[in-house]
Amino acid sequence: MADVTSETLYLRPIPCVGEPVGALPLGGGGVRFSEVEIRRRSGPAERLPAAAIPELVPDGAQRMGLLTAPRQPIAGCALHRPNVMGVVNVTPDSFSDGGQLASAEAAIEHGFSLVEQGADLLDIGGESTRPGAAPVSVAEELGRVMPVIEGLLRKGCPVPISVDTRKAEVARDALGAGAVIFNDVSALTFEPGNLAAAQAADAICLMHAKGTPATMQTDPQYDDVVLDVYDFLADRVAAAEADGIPRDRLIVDPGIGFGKTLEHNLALLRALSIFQGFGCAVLLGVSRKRFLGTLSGVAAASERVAPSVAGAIWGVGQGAQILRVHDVAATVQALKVWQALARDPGAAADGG
Ligand code: HH2
Repeated sequence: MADVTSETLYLRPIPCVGEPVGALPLGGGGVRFSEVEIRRRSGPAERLPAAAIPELVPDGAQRMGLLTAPRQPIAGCALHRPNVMGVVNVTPDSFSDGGQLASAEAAIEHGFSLVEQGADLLDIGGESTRPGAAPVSVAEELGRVMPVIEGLLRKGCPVPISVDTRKAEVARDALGAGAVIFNDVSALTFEPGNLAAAQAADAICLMHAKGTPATMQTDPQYDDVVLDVYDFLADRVAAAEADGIPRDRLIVDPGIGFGKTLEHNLALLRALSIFQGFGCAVLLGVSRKRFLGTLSGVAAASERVAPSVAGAIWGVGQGAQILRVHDVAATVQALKVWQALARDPGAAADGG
């Protein structure tokens, strides 16, 4: 093997089908790998047997530990199996469902219907982050999400609630009212208070985005999109840890569609397993996104159910532990089939 000590190496576990002897569990879940692709910024990638990593790669044993360790439950959700996070957008302008949930009552009802369809978590958002979206004031965003979170909890919502916001004040109030996950598409960078607000969350999702919603799709550029996103998330995980938030409360997300071209999105999805390298749960949000429309030819975002399910199932095959989706019923149905075929231990443990 080429010199492995002089530059940063990135380890991409190669998910495999079947049950090869000695295959290791990716993130402690049902997807296994027995080979690892070693990527570097200069020079070609190469493959090594997973068993050789501890000996041949600096910190190899520790890094294999992070890649394979079972993830701690997040807000009570077991992570050895995929979890479905149902999206509740309380916005007039979200790209696929804006304006559908105009009242808090309609949003609460929608949340309960997603739970009935099998959602393991609900993600409540009051500001669209679609490309070109206009920012929303704190007061406006609070006015949208708080009645929904409070109403869901008052009516006995049986699944954990996540708040999808970039704003410290919105996160603080939502967490104070009983939300338990802070889903921050700015990875705690949007406001200085985000790190402090995150302390109150059971879990925090750190998502990569390039630029702001207003500008992010204007010719995004990367040296190497997978490695650039990896380095960004590594910095954000380190910042959270330095502030006293342990890794088992962190979720990482490559931010599909946030400052990415079609090719960038495809590269990230093909290499998704690399993000298990932090030892955190990985969240994937492809649901109804524009690149799926481009690939499938389905123009209307709300009709991109089949492309979204295909993207979600690809994600679980790469080890993703949480799928953020609009179409919960279709995703849950597809996951049942995937779990049976993959002999996912999560399926057996859950009676599947
Ligand atoms: N995508 C959207 C919003 N929040 N959060 C995470 N962690 N990951 C994602 O991929 C993600 C996210 C965009 O989808 P949506 O909420 O449906 O649209 P809009 O931002 O227009 O409300």
